[in-house]
Amino acid sequence: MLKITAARVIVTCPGRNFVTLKIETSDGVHGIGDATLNGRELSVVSYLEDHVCPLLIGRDAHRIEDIWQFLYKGAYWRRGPVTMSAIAAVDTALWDIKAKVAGLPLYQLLGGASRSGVMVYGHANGADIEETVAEAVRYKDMGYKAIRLQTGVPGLSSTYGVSKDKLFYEPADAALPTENVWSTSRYLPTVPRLFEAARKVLGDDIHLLHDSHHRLTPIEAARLGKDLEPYRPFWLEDVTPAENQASFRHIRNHTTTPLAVGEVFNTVWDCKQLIEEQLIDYIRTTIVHGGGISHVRRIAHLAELNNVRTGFHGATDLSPVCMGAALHFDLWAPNFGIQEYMRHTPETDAVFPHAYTFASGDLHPGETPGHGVDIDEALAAKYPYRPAQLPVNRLEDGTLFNW
Ligand code: CS2
Ligand code: MG
Repeated sequence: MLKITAARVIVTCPGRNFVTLKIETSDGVHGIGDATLNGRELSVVSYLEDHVCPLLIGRDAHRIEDIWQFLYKGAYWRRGPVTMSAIAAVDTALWDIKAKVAGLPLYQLLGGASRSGVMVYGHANGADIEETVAEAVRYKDMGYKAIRLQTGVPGLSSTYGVSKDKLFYEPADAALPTENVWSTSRYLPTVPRLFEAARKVLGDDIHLLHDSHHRLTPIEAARLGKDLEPYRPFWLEDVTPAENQASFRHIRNHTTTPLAVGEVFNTVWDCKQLIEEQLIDYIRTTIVHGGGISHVRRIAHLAELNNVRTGFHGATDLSPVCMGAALHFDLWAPNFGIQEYMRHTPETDAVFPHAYTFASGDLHPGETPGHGVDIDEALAAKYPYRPAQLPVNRLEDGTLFNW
């Protein structure tokens, strides 16, 4: 038996807040898991410290599934982003420990490598189409095989995905939500023009993606999907809020543009209908918000049965610990599609030393036993928590809308 002797939550803010769970065992082996939930970090800290960590002490660290079931069913109040992020952190840390004890990189425990590397996409963004396309050329020159395009919208002072800093993007920009203004009618004609310009400059031999960030109705999404078909997007992401999974039927009936959704989901129940009816092409729910490796593996298996591939969320507000674990999963998953890769800042990378590396448009998790990511606690302590929340969106008439 490998007894859990300590379970501690580490909050650090090297430019943005991260929440990390560290589990230590009687053999001196430790594992870590990401528990970061952008804008609600302290809720997960409390869920872990007050309701989970005390339950872990003395348990056998090898019994990952039993502990997962205990935390999921034992909570009574199942599901939700806070609960599932907390469970994810425990699950990820325990898989890290098991792989370290086995002396194997985590992907070997999942079933070994299914590919040589993990294709990633970077984020080209700009105030206008010209600047966005120039950024995309820069990403292509860096070796990316896939690039997400997000541009400013004429007449809107701000929009999702366009940042001052071109390599790093952090939307949680104030202690209280800043208010953005949105106009779908200004947005809808802009994206096809962006893709037309991008294809002219970049050619056909590169994957181009776009994120509508929950802001369209199903029929508006269908419109955009049709308008983009001549430019063959790799995917159109989060075209409409997906609480009503059936609404994706309207989009599916009108366009062949591939659809990706799921970064805000936290269990298989959020996407079961979308997957079983093949209403989407990529599922984005990743390790930190989807209950960890043990539960996201269930989602990936259901997706595989229904021609849906993985396309994990990988924004800067998911820590390098999530990225490391996700890359081992990506290397193994038979129905892997693509991995989002918003680079972390050097300060963040210093707090979270990691084995994963970027080359020729792919990331590779490395061969270090475990998931290959650790936390420098002394350095982490130098960056205290800083209140930050995500923005909200209003329409031009003041209606509260989706951010
Ligand atoms: C975005 C994210 O990466 C993406 O696809 O949707 O930037 C998202 O806005 C943030 O992760 C929210 O914290
Ligand atoms: Mg997104």
